[in-house]
Amino acid sequence: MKTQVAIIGAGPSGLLLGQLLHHQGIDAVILERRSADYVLSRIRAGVLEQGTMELMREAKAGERMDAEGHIHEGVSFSINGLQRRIDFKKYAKGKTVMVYGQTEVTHDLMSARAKEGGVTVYEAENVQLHDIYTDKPRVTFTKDGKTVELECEYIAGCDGSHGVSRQSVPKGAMTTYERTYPFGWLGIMSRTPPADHELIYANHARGFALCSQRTPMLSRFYVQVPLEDKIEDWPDARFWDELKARIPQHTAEKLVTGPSIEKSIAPLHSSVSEPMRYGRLFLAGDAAHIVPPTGAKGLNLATGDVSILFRVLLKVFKENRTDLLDKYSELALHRVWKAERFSWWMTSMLHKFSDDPFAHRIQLAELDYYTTSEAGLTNIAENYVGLPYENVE
Ligand code: RFL
Ligand code: PHB
Repeated sequence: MKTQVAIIGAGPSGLLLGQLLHHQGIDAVILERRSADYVLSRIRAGVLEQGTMELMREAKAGERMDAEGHIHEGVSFSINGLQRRIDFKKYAKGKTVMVYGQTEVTHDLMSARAKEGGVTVYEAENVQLHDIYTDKPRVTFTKDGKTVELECEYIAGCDGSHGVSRQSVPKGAMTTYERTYPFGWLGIMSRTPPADHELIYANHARGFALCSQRTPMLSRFYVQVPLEDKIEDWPDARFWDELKARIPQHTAEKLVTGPSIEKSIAPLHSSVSEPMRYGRLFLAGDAAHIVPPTGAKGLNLATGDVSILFRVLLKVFKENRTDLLDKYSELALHRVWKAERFSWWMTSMLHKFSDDPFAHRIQLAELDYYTTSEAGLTNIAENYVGLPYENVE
């Protein structure tokens, strides 16, 4: 098999890159370890920045998103029960975000690719990268018991945090900077109406909570839990009681509860691997960096990388601008580190790290300041809706 760009991973990064290249006549083959159904069963992010929406449209996969996604013009913080709204229209120069699940984004990209005849090999086992520091890189994999070799010009490592791409880089060629947090998020999905018309991020003495949503009859909620907790420790009734204790009283009183249709616990992490390139391998999305979900940045950061990588590859293939290959990592990392900072800050401000009442008072004072000063409101709003993409000259 032969292609111009071998893409490892059919998550949002890989699928989006595949579509964008395809529409410019650049051939790409996507290799995915799991089945399409498995990829679609993962419930993850729910908030799209404007840049992500625009890229979905550019990839000709934005029609259903525009019809069914919900534009949000603000978000609320609950500070020990006191609700403060951040108005994006006012503080982020009219920009907004869209509530549309990652599952739907992935679904739309998969259907667009299938309709246009793009090749995705699902259940590709034992994917291995070879000769990545030469101008003839290769990828091998096993499909239905047979070993297949894929020759290519470039490899896009879009295979998430546990993928094979980053692991194929020799030790010492990349540096990883990371933070772990001493808690996780217990999340549930329920067929109930949202708690409020916009998202609520809550700091409470009992711990963090988030009221999110997908559609008028599908909601997503999270509470901070100790890392040792198991799903079995959290029957639905206990989850709803804990959520209600952490959010504003007027919201808790009108909250409609119901059986959970999904329940999972995710640990929180920050990490960045630098540089995001080794030879002809380019990392994008979770393969290169992880953010805690508190700023809703994970998926959006992945699409930001894809935007830059796509524009670099386009100029390489169409104008022979191979000099730009050296710029990819630097351009991507500018934005990555700012989103890492925002996600870390949101996590630090909103979660309970200890029983120290002084530390909690300091958090409350900082949140009070940020949600009442023009500078603070602008800071949160600009970062939440997403910082601008770097230009590829
Ligand atoms: P993905 O979505 O992880 O996709 C990578 C794909 O690569 C495949 N793969 C391989 N394929 C071939 N060979 C191998 N050796 C492979 N190894 C892996 C995987 O099966 C997968 O299909 O990465 P991508 O495309 O970069 O997208 C990034 C986003 O998915 C991610 O940033 C967000 O979902 C992060 N995230 C969240 N972000 C938010 O903004 N809000 C959230 O609420 C939120 N919740 C989450 C999350 C990430 C989670 N993970 C990764 C555990 C909840 C969870 C549980
Ligand atoms: C979600 O809806 O799953 C979601 C929304 C905002 C976040 C994290 C998760 O910050």
